[in-house]
Amino acid sequence: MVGHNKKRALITGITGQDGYYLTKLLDEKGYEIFGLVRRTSNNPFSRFDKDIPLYKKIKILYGNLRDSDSLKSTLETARPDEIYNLAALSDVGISFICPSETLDINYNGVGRLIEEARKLNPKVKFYQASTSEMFGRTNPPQNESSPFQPVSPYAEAKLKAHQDFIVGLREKENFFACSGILFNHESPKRGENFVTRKITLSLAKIKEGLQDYLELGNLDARRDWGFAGDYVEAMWMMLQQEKPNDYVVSTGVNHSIRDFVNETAKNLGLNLKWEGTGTDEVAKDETGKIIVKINKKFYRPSEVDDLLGDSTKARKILGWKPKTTFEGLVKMMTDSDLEYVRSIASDYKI
Ligand code: GDR
Repeated sequence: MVGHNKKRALITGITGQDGYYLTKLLDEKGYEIFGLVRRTSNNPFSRFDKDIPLYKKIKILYGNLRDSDSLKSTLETARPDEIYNLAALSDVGISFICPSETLDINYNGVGRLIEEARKLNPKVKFYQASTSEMFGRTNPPQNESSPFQPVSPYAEAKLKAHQDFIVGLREKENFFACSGILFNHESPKRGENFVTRKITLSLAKIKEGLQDYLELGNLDARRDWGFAGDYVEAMWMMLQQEKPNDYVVSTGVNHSIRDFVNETAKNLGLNLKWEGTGTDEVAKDETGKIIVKINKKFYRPSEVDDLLGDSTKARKILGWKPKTTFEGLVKMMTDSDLEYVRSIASDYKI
């Protein structure tokens, strides 16, 4: 009798923000966890630094979504029941600079992974990290029936993968594949290039005297920001359903980039006043010092203006709901960055 067979999960993109939270969740649920990791010269696992026991539980397999042979051997070792495809070129701004690489990873890479996975086990359950960016210019609120109007190479590649490999193979070949159409999700482990973390880290540094000012692009874009730790639960829930399907995952509340700056500043006790318009807009502190200004280099060639998710379907069918508010999220990120900045402040002052 094989009484204690643990479920096996393969997570691609395990070193990223969502990889960390999903690993934590699946570990709590008793999974055996395999992580596909791209070889890099520096430590890719820095997000696990404060959680070494969790890191030690991951069975690391080196490979790359751009290389089918590596995927084949990864899958042969992992023999997963569930695959969570979180690996991607995930920076929308960078995708304009590297469109071919973006397409190869975010579209062809998904195809390679699925092809190898199904050869080995046609019954494997597959989660694809799809994105609210696929809605692009579509007016809010957006749900599963809203039209897709992508405006970046990132979103175009993600949409093609969603249509061809997730919806397509599910409908034509009965493949158990789910798309999580996740709206922006953030945390203290968010990469520093994404706008939320850039804001909390920079304002914490400004507060502690380690940085002069923060430069941003478009302040008017609106995003529906949730907590990544809440969102990985929805990923797991999707694969536990009897039938595969696609789900929007969002909070249903959105804010502008300017609102995010203001909320962070409030947490840090920085009293900001905005002046000017367009590229001349600035935020000053009480002494009149400029804290935030615009740098055109952070504008995108084409912008997604207004994302606001309607996650009724996930709430009804999965029984999922977000636990963290916008205010709670900003506070969590600001507190964490302030603590981090204070811990490095002494090095800077030498
Ligand atoms: P996004 O996240 O593109 O929504 O994609 P990001 O945080 O990069 O941008 C959000 C909005 O902020 C505006 N913005 C800036 N963005 C960055 N990065 N840096 C700036 O200085 C800046 N100033 C203004 C942007 O123009 C944009 O409107 C994220 C990624 O995680 C995707 O992988 C994921 O699919 C979606 O969220 C859901």
